[in-house]
Amino acid sequence: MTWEPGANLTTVESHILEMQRLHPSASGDFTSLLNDITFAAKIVAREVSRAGLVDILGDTGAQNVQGEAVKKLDEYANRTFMRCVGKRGQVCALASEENEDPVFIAPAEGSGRYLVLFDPLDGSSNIDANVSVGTIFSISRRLSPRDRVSSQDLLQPGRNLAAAGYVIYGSSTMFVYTTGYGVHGFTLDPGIGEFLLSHANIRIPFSATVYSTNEGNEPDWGPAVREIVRQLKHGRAGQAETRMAARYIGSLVADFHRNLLHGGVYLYPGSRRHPQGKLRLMYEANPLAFIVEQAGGYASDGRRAILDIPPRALHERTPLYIGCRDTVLWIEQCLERAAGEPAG
Ligand code: AHM
Ligand code: MG
Repeated sequence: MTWEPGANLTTVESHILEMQRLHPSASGDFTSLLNDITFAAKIVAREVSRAGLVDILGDTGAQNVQGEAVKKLDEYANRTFMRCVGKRGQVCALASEENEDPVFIAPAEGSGRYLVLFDPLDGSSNIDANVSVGTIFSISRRLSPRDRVSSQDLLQPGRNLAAAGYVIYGSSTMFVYTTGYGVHGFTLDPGIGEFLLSHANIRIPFSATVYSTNEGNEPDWGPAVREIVRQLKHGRAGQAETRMAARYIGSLVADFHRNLLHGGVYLYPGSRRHPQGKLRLMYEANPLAFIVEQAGGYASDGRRAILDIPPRALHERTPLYIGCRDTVLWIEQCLERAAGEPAG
């Protein structure tokens, strides 16, 4: 990034403080919690950018709760977020894709009004090939009295989120977040170690020009999903002007980020192999759904808004259709129509 001294520079910290001013009664806990997250993101960004230099690539040999190989950088990112977030007593629970159980913080350690859920390093199967990876997080408010926090506080629908965001470790590192007042993106200037506002008030285009899905799964899809992807490719209802290009990185944050900026739709449907899809509701789908709605888009499991799904388990999966509003609504209609048709 090039900038001149005197330019109107906004760091993520000052932006978060500005947002706090919208809530005159705010205690500052929420603000400092977001600052903890950006601090952890800088540490992980540094490590990701050095991944080829230090001997950190490759599997640890362990498996996470999903039964997948855990990369060393996954572990590093998980430890970093676990250690940095909520250290000033702002959180009552932390939950991660990499840990089977949430960590509950004792009430004696602070007011703990917030819960943070995160996927510390999403898309990590791509790390060894130097493909962009990301961190996804959400923040919700504790509902129970302070000494009675339970998994019910964690399992709130996405509609209740207080904030959500992601970090993309790509050709540059970006931090994108929303507290329900628009979506804002910051690019890390590695020279000064600050995230600087580069994308204020991001709005996703209304209709998609790009679709992103793993078409290698096509043999396992049902006929309705096959037909949807066929129409995305050939044009909706045969209209050539609605034909879309395919772009699939296989790293959710990177695919989502591109589609958010340029207009696209990401699909990870249920299939024979993954009846509920592959992605996790609580720390992948919900935060990105909150962000996309704030940017004017929409996210669905094919029947209803992702944000309206009542969660049942921390690590549950959901089909995910996310991106431009018009396109995701059209997918929902196609699936609804197909569900109403007699099988055969
Ligand atoms: P992860 O959380 O274990 O990294 O898995 C999630 C990733 C997403 O980043 C990506 O969109 C998807 O899995 C890719 O799945 P597939 O390889 O089946 O296309
Ligand atoms: Mg993930």
